[in-house]
Amino acid sequence: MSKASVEALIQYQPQSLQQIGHKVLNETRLSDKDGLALFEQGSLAYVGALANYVRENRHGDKTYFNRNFHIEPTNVCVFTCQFCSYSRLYAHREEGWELSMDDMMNIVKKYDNRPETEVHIVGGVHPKMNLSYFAELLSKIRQHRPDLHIKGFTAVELDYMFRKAKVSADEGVQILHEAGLDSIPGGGAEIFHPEIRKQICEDKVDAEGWLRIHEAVHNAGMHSNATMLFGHIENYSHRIDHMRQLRELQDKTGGFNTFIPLKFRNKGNDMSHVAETSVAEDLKVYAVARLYLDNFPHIKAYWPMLGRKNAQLSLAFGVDDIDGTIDDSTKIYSMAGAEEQSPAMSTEEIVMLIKQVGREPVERDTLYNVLQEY
Ligand code: V47
Ligand code: SF4
Repeated sequence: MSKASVEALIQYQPQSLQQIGHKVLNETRLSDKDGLALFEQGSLAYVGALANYVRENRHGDKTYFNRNFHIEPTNVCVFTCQFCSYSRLYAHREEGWELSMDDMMNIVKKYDNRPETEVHIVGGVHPKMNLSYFAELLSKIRQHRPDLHIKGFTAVELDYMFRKAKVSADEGVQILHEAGLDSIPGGGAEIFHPEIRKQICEDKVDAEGWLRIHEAVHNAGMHSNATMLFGHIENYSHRIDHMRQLRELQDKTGGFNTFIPLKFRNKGNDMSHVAETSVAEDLKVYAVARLYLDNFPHIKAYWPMLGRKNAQLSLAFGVDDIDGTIDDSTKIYSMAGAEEQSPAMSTEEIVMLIKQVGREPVERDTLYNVLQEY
């Protein structure tokens, strides 16, 4: 989208939204008030056009994906997040699954001599699986596949492991980094604001702890992602507050690669009475994130949760990354009623999906180095 066509669109907006449009064109940082105004008053067409302008300015038509596979060590969890359809409380652990070290290594070995470049390890918080256990897993994977990027453990899992081992965030991160950890995923952030956090995930790490762990990861020279679980009981100001805290940490460390808004899905959890948001609302969240998080290089739509068609749509609303080819080993969304019950997409399919909406597929590694353009 050209600057001239965005300028033309700006002049038909109310005064306050015109000012925001000019800030975007001049690359001036948006304030919290601007972010709120976009949510409250901006039409999807306007907010989307501004976000698309920023996306194309930074990345052109390039749309990133990677080839990865998931390991979910267990779905047994000591925490009680109300939105979670995936975990089985430790008290009901016989209903859950728990992979042994050998099971996990067998998953890794399944990908020998294949083009996957990343393993994503994330699961419930099982009381038995502690820091030394996971350090051992990391060293084994590293020994077996020195070339594989290991992205593992949300700040929730790490906080639990570190507290149990009585080490600080910096010490714990160092131990795992030396064992083979390369980066950490963005999960567990949910909504930072205590007003909401205490209602949806009271017992796990709070905002301060989540941010402290990501800061430790960045200080150790690694990167991480950030997420936001939206579309449940939070309001617009909680979303902006969440993104502001991420933007502040990113100003300090520059260690975040990508922001991933995660749409709340309401099947099979304790928040099933909460209606899901419309696709229009989802697209607006991506767009506002692209505009407000000016220091985040990438905005990612996680296609297994959104579905393929909506993932395609999101590419016109600020998104430049649609995660990986992954296989069907991730269950966290299918159990919550996501579009993709058994998410798997081949490289050919992902390339086609991106090309169908006029964008250029680019295979990346976890750190966004370009591996192949299609
Ligand atoms: O933190 C749980 C979310 C997250 C539901 O960093 C739900 O590359 C919607 O963070 N509806 C874990 N969402 C997954 C995650 C992730 C996924 C893909 C890539 C990356 C990355 C990170 O899943 C949790 C929570 O926010 N979640 N239940 C639900 N019912
Ligand atoms: Fe456990 Fe994660 Fe589910 Fe919360 S979202 S209950 S921490 S598995």
